[in-house]
Amino acid sequence: MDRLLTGLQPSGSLTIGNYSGGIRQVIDYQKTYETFLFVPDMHATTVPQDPEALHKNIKNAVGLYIACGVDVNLDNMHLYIQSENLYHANLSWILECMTPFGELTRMHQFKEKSKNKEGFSSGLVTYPVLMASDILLYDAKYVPTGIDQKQHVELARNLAERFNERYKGDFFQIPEPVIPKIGAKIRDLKDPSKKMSKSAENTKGTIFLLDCEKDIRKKIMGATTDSDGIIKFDEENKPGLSNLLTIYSVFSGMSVEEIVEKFQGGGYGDLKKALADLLCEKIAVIQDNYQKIMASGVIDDALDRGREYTNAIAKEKYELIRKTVGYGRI
Ligand code: AQP
Repeated sequence: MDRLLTGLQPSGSLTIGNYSGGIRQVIDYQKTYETFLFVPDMHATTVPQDPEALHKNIKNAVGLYIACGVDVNLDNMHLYIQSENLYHANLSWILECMTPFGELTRMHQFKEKSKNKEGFSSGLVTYPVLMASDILLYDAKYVPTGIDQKQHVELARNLAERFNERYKGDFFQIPEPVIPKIGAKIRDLKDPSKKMSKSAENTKGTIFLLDCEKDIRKKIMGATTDSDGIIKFDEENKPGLSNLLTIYSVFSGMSVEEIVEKFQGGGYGDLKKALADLLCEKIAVIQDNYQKIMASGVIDDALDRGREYTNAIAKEKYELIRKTVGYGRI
């Protein structure tokens, strides 16, 4: 079975964007590939985090993965926490030493996240290498992701190729990003020029999977659109409306064309109302599952199993790489 790997950083509470680009794809592929689904808690600390909130977000994230439909009873599903495996950071160091600094400062995400921020951490520059290490340790072939992380998966590819070439061997599998055809970039509802983010300062543009029904309705009804009143998918000229159609498609399974047809001739208000109804219905199911999961022992059981399994794989790979670069004794 080929391996698929992804993670969602617990830098806040998960959003419908994280669902669309990350969790949804895991659910679609979980029966096809050996799946490594982890919580990259070390990535979250590239910006300051309150320790208690971080612990909480880690557990909530795993609860939400399962509540959305990740099946922890599958033998090929491995759920784990990044910081419970010391090999991620160790391999990252080796890969950092093979990564020109300029390659990292040119990354879109770095430019976006460091904009107007003085004194950002070195981790904000180097975390894509840690992400490469997360992927390469397990020889993952497929990495489901939204569009924002595509460049980071490409870095992982480059590093794998660079290492294999320099040390003359097939040490690492070359990973491929898997980007959904629709919903690879859910936009902020208030400012559709930006992507929806869990750590956005203005939460009016973000729908969290744990939002209450009232907030979901308010956020959708208040979403920025345009004034021409025509229901049409046109991301360049109608980014707000196109975003609503995209979200509708992600949560209904209908194609954008079918949705445009369905709402043709109606006002934006009708579309918004129907989308709010749809989201409330789908998110209520997730939240209901979530309450049950959080009250059970499922999360810790799954994480304990995942830690044991993934540590063994990571150790073997790291030991090979460590010796290959010449660390330690012969
Ligand atoms: N708006 C989005 N649309 C589609 N996919 C998205 N992803 C994130 N935002 C969107 C995808 O979700 C997965 C997990 O991402 P992450 O949490 O590890 O990091 P991120 O991309 O930085 O997500 P956020 O929500 O924007 O977090 P913060 O605010 O902390 O930076 C990835 O597959 C990502 O592509």
